Amino acid sequence: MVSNKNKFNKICKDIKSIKIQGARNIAIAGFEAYKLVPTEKSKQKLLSLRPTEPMLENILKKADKLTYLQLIKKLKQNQEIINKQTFKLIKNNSVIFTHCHSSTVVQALIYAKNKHKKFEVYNTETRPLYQGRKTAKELKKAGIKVTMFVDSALGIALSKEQGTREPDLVLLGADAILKKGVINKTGSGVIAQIAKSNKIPLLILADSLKYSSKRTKLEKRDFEEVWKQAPKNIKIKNPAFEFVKRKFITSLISELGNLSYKEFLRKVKKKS
Ligand code: RUB
Repeated sequence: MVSNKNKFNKICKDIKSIKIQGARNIAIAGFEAYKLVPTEKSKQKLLSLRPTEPMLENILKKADKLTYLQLIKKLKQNQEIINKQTFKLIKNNSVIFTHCHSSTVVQALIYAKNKHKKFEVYNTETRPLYQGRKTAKELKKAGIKVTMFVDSALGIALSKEQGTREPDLVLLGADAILKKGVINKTGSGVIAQIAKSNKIPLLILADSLKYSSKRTKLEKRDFEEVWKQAPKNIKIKNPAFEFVKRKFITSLISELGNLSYKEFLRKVKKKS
């Protein structure tokens, strides 16, 4: 029989290797792991795996007063509100752009599709670990038309060029919601700048449990993810996340509603 310790270690390994990825999935899996070995040491270990994850930290703070089923129920309710708010913004025959893999964004898009909205999605492959493929597969499975672009074609995917349509909406997830902006997968910063200059609304879809009033580290990952056995003396940078300034964000959709950044901060502070 597999011991709780072994199950805990397996979850840690899957979070570290990105087999389990995205803030929400990491928070759920981290909570599950903590319940298997509920010690302070476990919390510290879990929080060290992906240092840019306040949702995990916020959930672990509540872990001793919450069951797994209660957590899932609450996150599901929050997601339903996000789905309904997002649905209102998706126009028929529109193009929606997304990046990396955000379960929040994917679920909102699948909800809209199931409610018969007609739209297509442009997404990016998200090197080096290709989380964009996960997004493309899940959307395709739900019957949504997807066109995937290489990351360096961002400028093309976000404008009317070389046979593409200019997206009507950019929907991104978030790992952390901070006072001055959000943190999300590398690439999100440049996407936000292009969206702004092309006047495409940029919406962040995220549970308010991602809010943090603390300084949040930006995770840097192993260079081998970018280039295995790279020649010696070539320096490789592999930043996992990027900061998106709030001035680029049209609004933030959470279980608190579809709110301006300022209004979100006001409500989230009142709540906590
Ligand atoms: C995933 C990523 C996602 C957010 C939000 O990065 O940047 O957009 O985590 O995801 P990584 P969700 O693959 O490095 O974890 O909406 O699922 O919480």
